[in-house]
Amino acid sequence: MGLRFEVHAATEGGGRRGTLHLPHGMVETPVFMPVGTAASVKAVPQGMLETLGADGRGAEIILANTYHLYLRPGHDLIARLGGVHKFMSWDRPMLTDSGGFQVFSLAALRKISPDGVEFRSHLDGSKHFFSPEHSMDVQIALGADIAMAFDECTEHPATHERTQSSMALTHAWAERSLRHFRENAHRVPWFAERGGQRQNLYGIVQGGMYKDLRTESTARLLEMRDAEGTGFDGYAIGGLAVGEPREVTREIIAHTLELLPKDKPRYVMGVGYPDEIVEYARMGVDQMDCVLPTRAARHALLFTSEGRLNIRGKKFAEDSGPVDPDCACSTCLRYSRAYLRHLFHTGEPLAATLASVHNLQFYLDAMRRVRAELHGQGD
Ligand code: PRF
Ligand code: ZN
Repeated sequence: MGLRFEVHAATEGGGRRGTLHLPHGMVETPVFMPVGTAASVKAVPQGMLETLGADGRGAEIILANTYHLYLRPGHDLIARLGGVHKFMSWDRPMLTDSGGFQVFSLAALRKISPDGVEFRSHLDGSKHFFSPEHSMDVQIALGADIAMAFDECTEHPATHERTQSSMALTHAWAERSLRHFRENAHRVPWFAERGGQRQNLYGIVQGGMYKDLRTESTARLLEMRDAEGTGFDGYAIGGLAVGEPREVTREIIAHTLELLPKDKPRYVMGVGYPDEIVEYARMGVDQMDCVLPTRAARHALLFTSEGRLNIRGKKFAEDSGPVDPDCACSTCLRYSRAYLRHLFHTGEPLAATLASVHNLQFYLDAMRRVRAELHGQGD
């Protein structure tokens, strides 16, 4: 059996509140998933992730990347240690991205063929090959609760013709991903331990900024089946937040959500600013992830109820107040803006931790407020 997704309440605007039941626990949706690229949410220990948020419930699901863990320390090593959950001591749900997007954005000298992608590691220049089958094998070895189909994220801008052929490749790879994944799902490190539950696989809709292609991509993914006649467990909208105007992102999401089944989870990959994730959640997106809260934090950029602030600024030198007076994160409860500014100026590693904790709490609190707003509406 794959995941169970309960939709509790749906609004006229399309927003819905739900519960996602996964092998490592439950996730209340809509949810923001902090990014833990190399099995680490940069600068934030697992214990702190577990208690984030004004309600103290913490991050309910985090993401890791197939590409990075395949290169270092290697998926076979992680499988021998019982899978990525045991490896990083994280007992809550996880999702792995398939590696396609990271190969396209990080690796050098990529050679794309219908079979897969040959590339050189961004770490040491060594040569590697990823096919849909290989991405599935790596994701099964890692053993996240949710794996992603191997896709090509079309660059932006791209012509209709180029986007269409890129999308056709994604579709061929999605079909191969689904077959291979379900044939080998029993190899997941925790299969015996969590008897009866299997890993889940999401398909990824591509089609760039063209609505006709998004329509076609959604239809193709919806009809794909494994050997037993089972489709994908959920659907992602990929290929967005690649440099297009925000209005276009919103329109493509709205267009695609209309076509996706209401009873399956819907995930928009790699978005966005706090106001964007709130907007998309209200439109009916169930899952989102983004490096922004943690990456911005490491660059001293903090999201607050009073807007964005760069904590390095001179005006904070003697500011004894918290980063955000409306925030109850462990950083805001204890430390001042002046102290954070000092940590950034002196290059103290603690700066990254305190800033990341605050930004992640800001994101998680924003989503919790959307869930509260959706609660009961339209029931
Ligand atoms: N595909 C995959 N991962 C992704 C994306 C995608 O299109 C995006 C889009 N910005 C982020 N992460 N596999
Ligand atoms: Zn805070």
